Amino acid sequence: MLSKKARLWLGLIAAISLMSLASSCSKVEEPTDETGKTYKATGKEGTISGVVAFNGTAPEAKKIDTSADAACTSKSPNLATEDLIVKDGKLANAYVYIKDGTLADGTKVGDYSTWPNMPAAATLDQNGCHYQPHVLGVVVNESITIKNSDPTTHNIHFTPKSNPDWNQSQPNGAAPLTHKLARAEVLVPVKCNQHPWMKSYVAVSKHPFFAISAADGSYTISGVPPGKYTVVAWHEGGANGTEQKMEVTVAASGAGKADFAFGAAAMGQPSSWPVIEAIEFPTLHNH
Ligand SMILES: [Cu+2]
Repeated sequence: MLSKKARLWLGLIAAISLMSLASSCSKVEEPTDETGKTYKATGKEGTISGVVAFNGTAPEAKKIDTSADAACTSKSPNLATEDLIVKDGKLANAYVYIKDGTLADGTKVGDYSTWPNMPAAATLDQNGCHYQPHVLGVVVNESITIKNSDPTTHNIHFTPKSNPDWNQSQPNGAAPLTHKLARAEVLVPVKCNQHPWMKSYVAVSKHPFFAISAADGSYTISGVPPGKYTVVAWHEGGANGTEQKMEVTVAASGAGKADFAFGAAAMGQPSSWPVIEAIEFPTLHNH
């Protein structure tokens, strides 16, 4: 039988343990960029569109040696590098986004965390021992479904700066995985720990004003409130990617234009061309 004093002590210890458990739980809670105002559409939203060019001669894509995994070789015998995809002088896979700006009513883009038409779900597929798409844009806490469509094991590994590291093995035939990133980050490199050539980039934004340049270099960002914006085009070339920026004004129901040019030849253009600057990891993320 426990004495009255012992029972008192046990009760006290239990209470302290519960309190410390509660405080450690609140400590591990992930910060999120989901706190902010809600933008209400006025019907006067416009677009920002343009073309991303590549000046100069682009190096040829290189064939990837997949001999370490016969399943990859048989499914993708002609797998080639995707870090620079240029066709007819146009650059694919540039991530173009509104970095910041001021709406016509004086509020800032960064004041908001909820916009009309926030994308709800995205898919990243491992198919043919490469990622599809190669560059993916999502919003904060958007659900990313990660599929393995290959007859082999992949190990998907997000390597962010502002979000937690995430590393999951996904064997042949395994159910899709789901991942969300709670903090805005441009851009998160994703790699496969099984196949060293596999690489993709996932951009996490607080708002839906981003697009990825298509094979013809074109992109369109829609639903943009009237205002004045800094629009950035990011491409993975360079040590940590290369970005260019441009100021764009969108009138009420207007169509803002922003054409970008990457490539060695762009460096020597007249000063009216946008300044090319290296991306600054890890400080470059939108809070
Ligand atoms: Cu893999």
